[in-house]
Parts: sequence; structure tokens; C-alpha cells
Amino acid sequence: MNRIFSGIQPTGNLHLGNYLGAIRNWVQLQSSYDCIFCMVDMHAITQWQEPAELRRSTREVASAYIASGIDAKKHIIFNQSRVRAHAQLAWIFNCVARLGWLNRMTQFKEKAGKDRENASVGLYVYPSLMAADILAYKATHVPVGEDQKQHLELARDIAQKFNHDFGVEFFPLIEPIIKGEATRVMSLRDGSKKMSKSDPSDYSRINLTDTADTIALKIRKAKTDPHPLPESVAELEKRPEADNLVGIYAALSDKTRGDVLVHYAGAQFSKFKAELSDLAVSVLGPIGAEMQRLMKDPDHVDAILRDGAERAQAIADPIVAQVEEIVGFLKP
Ligand code: AQP
Repeated sequence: MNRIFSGIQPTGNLHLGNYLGAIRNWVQLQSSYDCIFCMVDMHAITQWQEPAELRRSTREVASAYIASGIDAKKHIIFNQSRVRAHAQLAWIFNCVARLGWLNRMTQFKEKAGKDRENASVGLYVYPSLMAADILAYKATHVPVGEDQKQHLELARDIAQKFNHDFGVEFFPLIEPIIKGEATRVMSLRDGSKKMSKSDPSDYSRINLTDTADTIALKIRKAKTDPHPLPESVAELEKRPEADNLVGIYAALSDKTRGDVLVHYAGAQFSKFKAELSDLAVSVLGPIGAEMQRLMKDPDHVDAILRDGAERAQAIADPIVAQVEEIVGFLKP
């Protein structure tokens, strides 16, 4: 069976974009793949994290995976820093990746902002660690949101260059899985910006732990335009906020944008938003409630992560040992 690896940074404010762009797809894919889902805490510290908050957030993301329906017995859930193979392979990949490749990464430019000189070196080499996360397990498929496409292309380049430089066919070619109607959920306040954990406005996103009232309020206040909903998907093209809300409705109900418009063409936003709120609460409410329950039992969550890490390590260690041998490290 082909293997999936994917992860989320435990950096707080887990939101609807993380759910629709990643977790919801993982739940659907787990019947067809052997899956490894990670809380990438080593990626998280590429930007400053309060240590206590990082621990809390790691448990929160694990709770979201479990509450959304990931089967932690059949598959693997763990936090990245427990398995040393990620760091070991990332160093080797730092020596394979080229400066020119990393210079092109748009996420580094966005996250480093104007104060580039002050960004951590870790943030710059983030894509090498991401390639190591995937390839330490020889994963073949990586389900992510649209924003991670460029990093995955870089991971493919690293795998190919490694195979070429050492004259081996060791690493598989990674295939991204970018699927669904919400591969890029946008901010509720600005249809040109992606919904993000770090947006200073809490009204820009729906957090997975928001109450039903908060979800309804945020959707009611979401920016829209004055026109009724159109008849065709093509007409959404120049209406980013309308497109975003229709996309969210479609993803939450496992429909296409076209299906949603068949039902709502000509409707006012007041009606559409009220029904979108009900739908969002019906999907997210039980997940949020189960997350809260799991967060009250950190020992249980920690036990799942310890078990997951042991199983992850058993896969990754022999793969990284072979890589070290290919590279020429003298062992044991
Ligand atoms: N807005 C989004 N729409 C669809 N998918 C999204 N993802 C993130 N935002 C959206 C997907 O969620 C997974 C987790 O990625 P991550 O942990 O790297 O998340 P992130 O980039 O830290 O999330 P944010 O909210 O974008 O954080 P900041 O504000 O720090 O930049 C990935 O599969 C990603 O594609």
C-alpha cells in the first residue's frame, strides 16, 4: 500500500483552512493509504514559540486529528521532535538542496517579511526538513493545501538530486494530493489573503475550537459583495469573497461549487450565510466538543503520541541508516 505523510505546525489557532485543506482529506484517504500524521513541532520553532504554549498546541492539534476521525491505532500520529531521524535526514538534505532553490521559496519571503536579516536560519531551510519528514518514511503521497505545492516540488527536486548524485534509485518520487473545493480557504475579512493562524484578526478565521455562537457571528460578519449569488461558477471568478464562502459550503457538504450554486443561485447573502452557519456548526461542533474533551485528558493524548512515535521510529531509523551508508558515513 502507498504511504502518506502529512503534518500541521502546532502554532495555535487551528482553523477551518487547516481542516478543509488538510485534515478532512486525510480522514477520507486513510482507507486507501498507510498514513503517518505529524505535529511538526520542529517546524513550529522556526519562529518564536512560548514553550508551554507549544506543548499545549501540540496536544491540541493531536486532539483535532483524533476528533476529526483519524484512526490512531491503524495509522500513526506523533510529534516530529520525538523521532530523531527527521533532524538527521534534514542535515543531509541541507547538503543536497541548493541555495538558489531555497531563494525562490515564496513562503520564506512572506514569513520573513521585510526584516529578512532577522529571520531564523531554520525558517530558511524549512523545506529541507519538510523533505526529510516525508522521505524518512519513503512516503509516496502528501495531501496538503495549495500553499504547500512549492515546498513539495522542492522535496521532489531534493529526492531526485540525491538519487542522481549517489547513483541510486533510493527515494521515490513524491506526489502531492491537493484535492477538494477548499484547497485554499481565504480570510473571512479579505478574499485575497489566505485564512491563516497568524492573522491578527480572529474574525478572519473560524477556529476549530470556536463555539456555535462564535462561528455564526464570524460568518455573519464575513465580508461579501452586494450582489446575490450567481448562477455559474465562472461568475464567481471576480468575486473572491463570494467564491470563498461558496467553496467553504461545498467542501463542508462534500459537494462542488456548481452543486451549491444550483441550490442558491439568486439568493441573498443573508439567507446563504445563515445556512452556511448551520452547516459549519453541524460539522465543526462535534469536532470542537471532542477536542475539548481530549484536551482535558493530556495523559491519554500523550500515550497516543508516544506509541505513534515508537512506530514511526521503527520505520524511519532503518531508512535513514541506509541513507547514511549511501552517503559514506562510517558506521557503527
Ligand atoms: N487557508 C488554507 N486553506 C487550505 N489549506 C490550508 N492550510 C493552511 N492554511 C490553509 C493547510 O494546512 C496544513 C497545515 O499547514 P501548516 O501547519 O504549515 O500551517 P500554516 O501554514 O502554519 O497555517 P497557516 O494558518 O497558514 O499559518 P501561518 O499563519 O503561520 O502561515 C497544510 O497542508 C496547509 O496547506
